[in-house]
Amino acid sequence: DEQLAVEMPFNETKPLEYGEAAFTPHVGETRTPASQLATAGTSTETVASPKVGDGHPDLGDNPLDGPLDRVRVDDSGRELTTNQGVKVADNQDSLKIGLRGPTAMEDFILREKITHFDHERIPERVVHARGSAAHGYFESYADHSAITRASLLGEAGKRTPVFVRFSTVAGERGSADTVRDVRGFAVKFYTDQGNWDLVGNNIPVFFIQDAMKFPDLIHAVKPEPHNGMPQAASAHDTFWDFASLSPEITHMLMWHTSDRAIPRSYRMMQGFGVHTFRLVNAQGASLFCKFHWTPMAGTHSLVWDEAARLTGADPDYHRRDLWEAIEAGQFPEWELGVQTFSAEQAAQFPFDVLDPTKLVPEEMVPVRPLGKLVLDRNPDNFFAETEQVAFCAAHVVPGIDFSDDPLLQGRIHSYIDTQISRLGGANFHEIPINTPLAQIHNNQRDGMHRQSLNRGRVSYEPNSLAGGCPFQAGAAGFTSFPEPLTAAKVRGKPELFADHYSQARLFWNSQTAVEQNHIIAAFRFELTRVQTPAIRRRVLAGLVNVAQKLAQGVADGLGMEVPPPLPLATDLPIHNYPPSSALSLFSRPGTTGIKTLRVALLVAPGVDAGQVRQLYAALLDGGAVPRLMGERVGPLPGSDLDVEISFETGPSMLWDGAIVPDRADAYTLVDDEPQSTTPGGTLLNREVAAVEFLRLQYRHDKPLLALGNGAKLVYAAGLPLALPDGEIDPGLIIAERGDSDGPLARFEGALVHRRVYARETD
Ligand code: HDE
Repeated sequence: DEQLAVEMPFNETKPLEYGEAAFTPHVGETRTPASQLATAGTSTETVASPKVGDGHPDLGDNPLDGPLDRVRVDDSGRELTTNQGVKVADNQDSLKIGLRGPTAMEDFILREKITHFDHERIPERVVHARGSAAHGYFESYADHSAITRASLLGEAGKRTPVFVRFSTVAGERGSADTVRDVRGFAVKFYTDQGNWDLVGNNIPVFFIQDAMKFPDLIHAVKPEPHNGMPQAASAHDTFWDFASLSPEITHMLMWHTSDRAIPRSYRMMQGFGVHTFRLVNAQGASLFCKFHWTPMAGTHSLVWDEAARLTGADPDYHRRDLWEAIEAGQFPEWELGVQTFSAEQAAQFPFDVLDPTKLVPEEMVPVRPLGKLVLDRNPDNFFAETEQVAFCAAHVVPGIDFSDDPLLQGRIHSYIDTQISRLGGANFHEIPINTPLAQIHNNQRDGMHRQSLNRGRVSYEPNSLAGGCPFQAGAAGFTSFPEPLTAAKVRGKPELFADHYSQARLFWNSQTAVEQNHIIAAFRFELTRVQTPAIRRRVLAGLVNVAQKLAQGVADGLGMEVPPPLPLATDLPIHNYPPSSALSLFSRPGTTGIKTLRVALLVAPGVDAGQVRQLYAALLDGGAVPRLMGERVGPLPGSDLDVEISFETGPSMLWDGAIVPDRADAYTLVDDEPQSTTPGGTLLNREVAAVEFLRLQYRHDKPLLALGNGAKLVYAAGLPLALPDGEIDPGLIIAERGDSDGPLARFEGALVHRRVYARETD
């Protein structure tokens, strides 16, 4: 750092902006930090913090680098220019008539710069505006050509580049990551047969059954139109008004109030294609399918109080987590699987496979693994890639086809349409991140911002003047599955769609007691924010049809009586499913252990520095992310340790676990007042920030390890030392002085389990 600081003296050309200096032509006054940087062989970001990464993601070996290289810009060692490539002599001052005079109209440099700035923003996505993305690849486990002719699945080990964007749905582009919401899980596969977009969510069912209802749903959940509130939240009257009048939403509400809606990380959630799709093989045989993404890091969630506090502590919590994991080389992975079933099998199911409010229980049709997804490279530029990427439910490749799910059918239209206004015209497919690796040849021409230089005089087909090119691909091209259909043209839904409760019950019955409690608490929170009692009552009446215990729990939380059940929309019996353990978050602990988990080591003057270094190294060794936390950053008085993060900037919510190392400091009670026995030592219960930190760690069910005198901080925080039922708390590990290896192993074991939910009393 020091070396670079010497090479880059503080803004040496600054004085040239003032007074008489402005009248001297700016010859030889180029600001050349770039050339100095080139000498130093590094960038400022690298020097700023090796832990955060250098801001220049590793290029990796993604074939997309080819096309993207064309548009990559690297400014190192370059002079500043206008958009016309004219070098800019002075980027500090506008052109004035005299030093104190008005700005000249002819200042094309100023005008170009400001004009471009004025138009920097594009409309945000109407839904899923807030998102984060990464590059990677999909690798097929085997030759799956028996079920699909999609080439990306045709060969063991075949790799296809992907770009994946995760998102929330309701919030605006700058909203917080950890709100209660569905998460988008959109994957663009750049296959050699063209782009396939699997535009899914982290929840396998949806709120509504027909595209016709989508604008109503979104209008209901978005901020209320008169006052623009609340941001990124479903806890308000218009959403629950709509919900209480739309019983088909019930199954989705169960997922939405579960901890699925507050994931710990994008890396720790499942993904689903939601709709029933079709796979078609080269012989034209077709099976229905449901797509599943299963995270190797397991399915883990935040707890609600933590999620709510995180919106303030780090609104970029999920974005940062994804970015840092990739920068650290801990590449997130998911397995792609499918449930496949024939039309005949589908006809036997107790639900309609075209109904997107229903899932296919894994006990009924197991998930068959197809391949894995690895995200190994961060984008170069957020706007160019993450913001401009255009996913589209209509982008399929030969071998993948649609079902007649009426929600999916509407989506096939919506996504291209929305890009036309969001990305400013019909040529959004030419934006580098959207361009397929497969070549584009057709007679579509012109339009705003057209990039391709289509050659020749022919832009129609059939033609003879271009030898018939580009010619129809016939059997090599996309062919729709020739599903035989004869039916009356009607507006309506099949009777089975009117079963609104059987799968909501299935979900409820498949949850552990902890998960059920969280669902009740989430309903209570959401409905407490609802101001209209009649809406609360209607929601409760719907919940009675799911489970009495659920309705009663929510009613108790609202101080209401349980109302009579909402009348059913059908006379069909409510199907009774056996519970499905696959629906519990706890059924997928993952295989990555403590890797990427964040552990705070709370240090204060008098801490055992040797032990701290030992713990730090051991955690790093296991792939965790340890950091030293204290009152202030910088050297810790009386030791050779450096505090990396202060309590102020790294509050409890940001950590998966915490350790209080041993410290020489101890206190004695003098007249019932704690007094430090070490000169310069702190009084434990005056370490207010540390005490608050530990309380929140405890409250959010996270593992804590206290060693030797460190335990006194835990006592000062007044934490219960046993679980409410009197059992030992496996996540609260207090160890004798000198004993750190065994306790660390126990702490790491608790970290793998993430949380001790048994601490919860509500
Ligand atoms: Fe979307 N959805 N959606 N959606 N959706 C959009 O497209 C729409 C639905 C999903 O990271 C929009 O480019 C309709 C289900 C994701 O860029 C828009 C209907 C599922 C993303 C749109 C649905 C999704 C979107 C907004 C009902 C899960 C973000 C911006 C008929 C299977 C993709 C855009 C990204 C985005 C329309 C329902 C997932 C307006 C009309 C069901 C992950 O086109």
